[in-house]
Amino acid sequence: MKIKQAEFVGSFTSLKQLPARSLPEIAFAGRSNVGKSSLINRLLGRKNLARTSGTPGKTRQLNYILVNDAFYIVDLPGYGYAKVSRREKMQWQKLVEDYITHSAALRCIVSVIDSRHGPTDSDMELISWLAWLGKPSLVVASKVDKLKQKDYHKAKHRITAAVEQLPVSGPMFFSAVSGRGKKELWAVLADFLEM
Ligand SMILES: Nc1nc2c(ncn2[C@@H]2O[C@H](COP(=O)(O)OP(=O)(O)OP(=O)(O)O)[C@@H](O)[C@H]2O)c(=O)[nH]1
Ligand SMILES: [Mg+2]
Repeated sequence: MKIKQAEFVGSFTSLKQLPARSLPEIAFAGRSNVGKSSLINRLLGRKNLARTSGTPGKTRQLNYILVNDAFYIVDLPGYGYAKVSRREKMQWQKLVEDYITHSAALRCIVSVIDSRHGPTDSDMELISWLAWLGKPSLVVASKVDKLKQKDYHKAKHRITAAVEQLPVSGPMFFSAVSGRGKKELWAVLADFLEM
């Protein structure tokens, strides 16, 4: 995919606020700090279009990015971050659930997991839930640059074994630091977008 244009559209905390213009969407979900926003920036070749941070819980709204004036990338708040209040956690969770269950234009939800320790129980919960809902989804294991070659092969086996039992696409492997897997990931996302 050639990225001619990528612009931040806005951050939304309720479905009522979402952009009026309907375009195909690809959303990125997963545990907090797993690297969703970094992955999006690397995919788009932009530094901080999706805001990132070493502190978990950076993304707190539905963040819309318009790409090539043709589709949206949606950066979702992460789950499982312990240091926010229970009330706030429930608000994020409800927002993400409402979005995933109601968005008509959603072509694919990318479940991002950490290649070093995923899929965790909470990752499997999300991935299974998406499969149960019948939503098209794709598992991407990120941060592969943090693995030595030998550990990478082990991780690949472990993640593939867990994911292949479910009716989801992937797993694919990615690094936001090196850009590894970017071309392959775009090819699959373009298929979901039918572009
Ligand atoms: N080495 C390495 N570090 C990464 C990679 N992707 C993300 N990180 C780091 O992991 C931390 C979290 O990245 P984010 O992209 O903010 O994670 P997130 O999933 O968007 O987090 P929330 O917004 O809290 O849900 C940051 O310190 C990133 O620099 C990667 O592929 N390799
Ligand atoms: Mg984020």
